[in-house]
Amino acid sequence: MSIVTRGFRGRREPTAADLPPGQYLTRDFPVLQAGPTPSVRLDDWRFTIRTEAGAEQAWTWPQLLGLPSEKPTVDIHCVTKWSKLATSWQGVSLDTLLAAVDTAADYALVRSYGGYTTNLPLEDLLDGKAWVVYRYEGEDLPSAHGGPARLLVPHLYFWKSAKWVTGIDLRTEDEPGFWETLGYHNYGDPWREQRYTGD
Ligand SMILES: Nc1nc2c(c(=O)[nH]1)N[C@H]1C(S)=C(S)[C@@H](COP(=O)(O)O)O[C@H]1N2
Ligand SMILES: [Mo]
Repeated sequence: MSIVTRGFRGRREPTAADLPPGQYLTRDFPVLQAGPTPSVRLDDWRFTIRTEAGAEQAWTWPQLLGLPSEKPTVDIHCVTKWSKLATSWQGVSLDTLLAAVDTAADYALVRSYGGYTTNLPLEDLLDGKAWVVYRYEGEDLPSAHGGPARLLVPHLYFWKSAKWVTGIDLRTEDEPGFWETLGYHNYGDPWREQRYTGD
């Protein structure tokens, strides 16, 4: 499956008109992270969804690769104001991972190797809006960009796309993650320029 997002029509070159307010276009891929790059052996890698009732479903690396994958092409928007248009990825839709999970939760807290967290409403992970991706532009995802696997939630600012993702806690109540606790907006819609608390 291929997704063409808002603002990128067909094969023409993207322009600044495709950008959310306050963003500029970059062709590089900046690396942004709060701490060091954690190293995870693929033998030890797990992705675990824990429900509000405490039930856990976990996937090993071979199990993740064995799931049906998608190839989204999406625009990404960092709160530090760079945007990249039409980036291509490969990974597993959260719809696939959540299909067998029994939950009535409204919120998700995403967890990464290294301790990073970020929160979002569960519905923002559903209906083709989010993936656990392990390839970027046809190559294995580099560890600097979150490999072996990262979350990709391109309709929100890129801090929601947790690198080195290891799981999601489904929660009845919202709990702010790392940047959300430090004054960044709880939701982070780039088209509404929700950068900081109160925007
Ligand atoms: N685990 C983890 N994920 C993270 C971060 C982080 O510090 N740790 N930073 C976030 C921020 S602020 C951004 S802009 C993007 C940057 O992704 P990139 O380094 O691949 O450009 O990762 C997000 N995911
Ligand atoms: Mo960011």
